[in-house]
Amino acid sequence: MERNVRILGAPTDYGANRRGVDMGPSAIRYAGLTAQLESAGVSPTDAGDLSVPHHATRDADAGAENAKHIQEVEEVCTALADAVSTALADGSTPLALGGDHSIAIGSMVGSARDADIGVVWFDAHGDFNTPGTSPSGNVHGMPLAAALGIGDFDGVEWANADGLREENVAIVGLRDVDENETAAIRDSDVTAYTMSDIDERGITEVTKDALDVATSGTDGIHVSLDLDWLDPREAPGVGTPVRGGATYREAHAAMELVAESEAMRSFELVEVNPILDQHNETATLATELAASAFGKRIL
Ligand code: 6HN
Ligand code: MN
Ligand code: MN
Ligand code: MN
Repeated sequence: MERNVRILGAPTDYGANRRGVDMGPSAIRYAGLTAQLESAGVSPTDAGDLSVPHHATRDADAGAENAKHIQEVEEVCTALADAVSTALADGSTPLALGGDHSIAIGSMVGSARDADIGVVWFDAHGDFNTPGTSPSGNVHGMPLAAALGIGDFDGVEWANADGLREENVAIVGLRDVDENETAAIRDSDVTAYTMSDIDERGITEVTKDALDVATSGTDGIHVSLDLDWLDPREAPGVGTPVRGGATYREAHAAMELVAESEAMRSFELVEVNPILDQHNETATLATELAASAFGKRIL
């Protein structure tokens, strides 16, 4: 049976300090997302973009200094959570397009609404800050903590992914973690693999272990792909680039293993910033990696 994929655009930058990431969904579509998905043998439907509070009415200082624009983030994530859970109920696999990484709160809440899920989080960053620990106040550095119910996010109920436990979260590719974030990750039951782990053991072994963590005892997994996981030479169009990231081949190999696991129930591509990109290459890469994650094979 052909797999239906529902594309959900979340054109928001409220969780980041860089304008431009709100144009990610357009750039990813323009780069040929639907054709790439078709080449992977799935059947994509583009549900368009969620409505996001308008920038003209945006107050630069809105929200608490320690969780900027938290109201707007909540609004977008609540809408995305509903769209994700509706797609799943309709038998489709939701593919959310960011937008900054704060949208992952919505993806995880929606994906975990009627199921126990695991998460594999491909990122240079831990995204494990809370309003109490964040050095920036940007919510895109906090979505994992939020979904796990760690920290106070203007109340926690909207942000808490019910069917997600720390034991089933694996972060892959860490290389830029804030001091308090390191302590929080260590104190938690999430499993984190740094770039050094990938150097030492190779991307295949590390990704297989991450998939084991996320699939163990769960109904399926959410895969979150922050394009800054890749090295900035491959993916320059991101707001918070960090040297020393995954290569083109490592990223494809990881996505191919995701496809092989047959466990992915929801997926997202985040942090593509076309203003900072070169000839839309980061968006193009995102579409190619999506194809691999949905099972594209050469032979
Ligand atoms: N991302 N750790 C930094 C912060 O502001 O909390 C950077 C977060 C980056 C978040 O790339 O999704
Ligand atoms: Mn991130
Ligand atoms: Mn990141
Ligand atoms: Mn709850």
